[in-house]
Amino acid sequence: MCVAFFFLSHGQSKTINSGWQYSEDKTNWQTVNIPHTWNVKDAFDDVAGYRRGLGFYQKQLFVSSKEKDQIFYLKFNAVNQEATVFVNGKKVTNHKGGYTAFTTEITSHINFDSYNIIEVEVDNSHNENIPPLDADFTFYGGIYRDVELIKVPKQHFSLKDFASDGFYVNYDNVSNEKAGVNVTVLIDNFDEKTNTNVDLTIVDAENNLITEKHQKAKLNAKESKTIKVTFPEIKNPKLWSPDDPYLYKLQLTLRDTNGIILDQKYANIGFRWTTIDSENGFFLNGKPLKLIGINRHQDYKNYGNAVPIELQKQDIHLIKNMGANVIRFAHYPHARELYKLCDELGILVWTEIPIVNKVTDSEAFFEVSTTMQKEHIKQYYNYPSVVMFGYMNEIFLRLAFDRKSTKEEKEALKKTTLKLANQLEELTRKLAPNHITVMAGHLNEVYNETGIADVPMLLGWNLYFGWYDAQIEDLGTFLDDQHQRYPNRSLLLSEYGPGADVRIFTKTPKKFDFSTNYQAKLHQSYYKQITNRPFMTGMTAWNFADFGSEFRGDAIPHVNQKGLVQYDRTPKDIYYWYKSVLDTKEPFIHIATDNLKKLTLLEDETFPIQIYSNQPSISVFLNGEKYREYSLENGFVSVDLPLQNGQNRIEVMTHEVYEEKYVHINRIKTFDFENFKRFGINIGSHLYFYDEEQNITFVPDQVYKKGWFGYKNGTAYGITKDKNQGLPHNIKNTDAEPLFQTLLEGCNEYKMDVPEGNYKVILYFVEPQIKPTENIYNLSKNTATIDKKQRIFDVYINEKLIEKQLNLAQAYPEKYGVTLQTKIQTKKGLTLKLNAIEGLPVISGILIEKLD
Ligand code: GCB
Repeated sequence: MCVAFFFLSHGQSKTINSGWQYSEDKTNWQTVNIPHTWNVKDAFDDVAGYRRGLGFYQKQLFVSSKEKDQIFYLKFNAVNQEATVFVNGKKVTNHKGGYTAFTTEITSHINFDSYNIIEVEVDNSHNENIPPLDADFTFYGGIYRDVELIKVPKQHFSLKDFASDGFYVNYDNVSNEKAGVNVTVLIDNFDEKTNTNVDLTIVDAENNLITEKHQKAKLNAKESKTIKVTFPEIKNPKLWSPDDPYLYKLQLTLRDTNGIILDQKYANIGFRWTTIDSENGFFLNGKPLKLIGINRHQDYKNYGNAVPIELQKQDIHLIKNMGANVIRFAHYPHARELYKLCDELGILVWTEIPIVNKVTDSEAFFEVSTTMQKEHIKQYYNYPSVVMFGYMNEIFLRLAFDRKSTKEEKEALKKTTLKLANQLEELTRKLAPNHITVMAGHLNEVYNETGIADVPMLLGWNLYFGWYDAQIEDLGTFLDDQHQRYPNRSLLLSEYGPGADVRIFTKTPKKFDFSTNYQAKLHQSYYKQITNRPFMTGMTAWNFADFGSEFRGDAIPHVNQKGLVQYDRTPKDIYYWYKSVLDTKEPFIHIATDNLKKLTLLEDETFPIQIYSNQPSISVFLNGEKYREYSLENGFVSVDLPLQNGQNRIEVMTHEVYEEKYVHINRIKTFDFENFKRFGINIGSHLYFYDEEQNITFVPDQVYKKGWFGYKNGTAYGITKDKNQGLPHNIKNTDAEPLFQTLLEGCNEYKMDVPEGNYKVILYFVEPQIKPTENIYNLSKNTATIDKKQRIFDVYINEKLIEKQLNLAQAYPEKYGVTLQTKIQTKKGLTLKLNAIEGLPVISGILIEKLD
């Protein structure tokens, strides 16, 4: 009986996630479960900002006096961003930082055989002393990772060392021939002087015992003891790698002198060693390995950061399935379960703490940062997948855009930042001597100038050539130049990628157009540029998935759309292109037509369709007939198929693999309305836009052609030749943002040569210049405020007045998507007239429907 009790009670942890009470004001309470955040809705609504302030949590916990001789801890796996914990009204701890775990010992505060009240006061307000101060992601507030109640006997593996597992696995001299392992074990004694035994065993993946060590540990009264256990070298170890993530397992058991188990812990053991070389890149186990993978943020559509762990694990499977061999968990430590999965699946990890964009010159900021890095390293140290520990991202971003500070202030801030970097670097090297230290910078000479670029062992560059900066091809030139100037520096392309919305596609992709085609173009070129350069250790795309960034107003407001998969993790086509170049295990084909919805094409018009495959050549069949064979280069081929009106069946095959897709085409000659009733034009734009609500794809605009449609005058506003000139964003009252975002300015006449009949016409307008949101990531300098009389115009179709003196800025003080709808009878053609009274008229789109 007694033994059974001990077996049940040793080192027990249970999650206490359910049945918490939550309140914003301590008056109105609601029942919630953990993971929880209070920003799920307001970080995505039309009102600027989201609630950053206090949130109160409470839970009752019954503890039986049968457990009186146990030691009790609470463990919070992450609370964003500051937490103060009370037990039965007494403050037990305060923790700063929203992405690392903390524990607190609560034994003396417990009332046995009654209910105990746990209260947590959470604060996600801006705090000058807690990083991140500022970043391109939403700082959702709440208790968003598991809360655990841990009970342990009086002697146990320490829970007090920065919430680590109380032991650290170190590897010495791992090679093909041998592997040394030693383990630092921390044991806490809450009792009188006593003796304990520590048993450590290493088993292989099949559970065969490989080696074991038994060590006696004499513990003084109330002592915290550190012991170091060194195993004899393991001969011919099976090595761990992405291709073969072979894991041994370490088990640690703490027993009393009667052999009764007091505590037990496990860890994965993966034997591997890494080196980096500024000429030849990254090496794993002595072999060159180009690191190719992604960055990941932890939030998820409709969950904020409070994402069930099983959903999060699916991400890691998706990433592995794509063929990635590395993940940068950006810009903060993610859930530990995911690192364990990286061990198991074979994915190398870069993990970092969220010191992003700028630092505060204060002792408190330095202290919180240092503690955070200690927690980070100690909590994530034992995962063999973790090879890189980082601590700063684009730390001079704010400085680079700072137009207020004096030169002296800026110089002082550079010094402070460098000082913190050096401190964190030193700490990281000391705590994690076998890991690679990293940081990521943005395109700015300041990283070289200050010398911060040479502080970490590996420098990541976040480079957005062809998006925020210059052109796609400029990437290689920049990297070659850096390599030449700093030949001893190891480099990784730590971020890159354009925004892409699956509703937008085009034959002529352009910088900043958010089309999936531009996304393909940029990634395909970057991959070539990096794989052609042996000195580059690798590349991690920004980002695995679309993610929440409250201040953004791109094609989907409040979402950064640079994901290879959407916010709900539906893959964009580019995900499959990566799979085609990275995953060689099994033959694979993907026809990139997933988002080609309701495509309208003119008589002889074609649309280039990309086919992705890891096979050298493929055969393409169209509507049951063989069309052609193609060779693939860089994992893809672009084909112009003679698609017919209606449903088209595209089949692609090799001897080993087959895929078919259906594409629906509206093939039209003119406005004969023979096989269509409705026609939409994305005015002022080179983009097709699929509008879900209207279930129609708006076609790109053109200059007027007789017998067809187009503008007689005006200029495109928004995306121009190669620059984002300040797209109107955060447009309210619509989900069809991209339709409104591109528009024609100064157009007085627009013609559609429709035949005689009755039509319904919808016109789309937005005033583009209301309150442009300042977005440092857009690098847009356009911050003009609007003159409310900017533009006033009358809207006519043929002779019919649709709206007199349309003044968008006046009528809609915020940026609204405005539609005007009318019915009109015509003998011949529709001519839209926008007669200017003041300023230049604008128009974003038109949808016509033939009524009879
Ligand atoms: C960056 C930042 C990242 C942003 C990204 C972007 O360089 O490191 O946090 O989200 O650019 O999309 O602008």
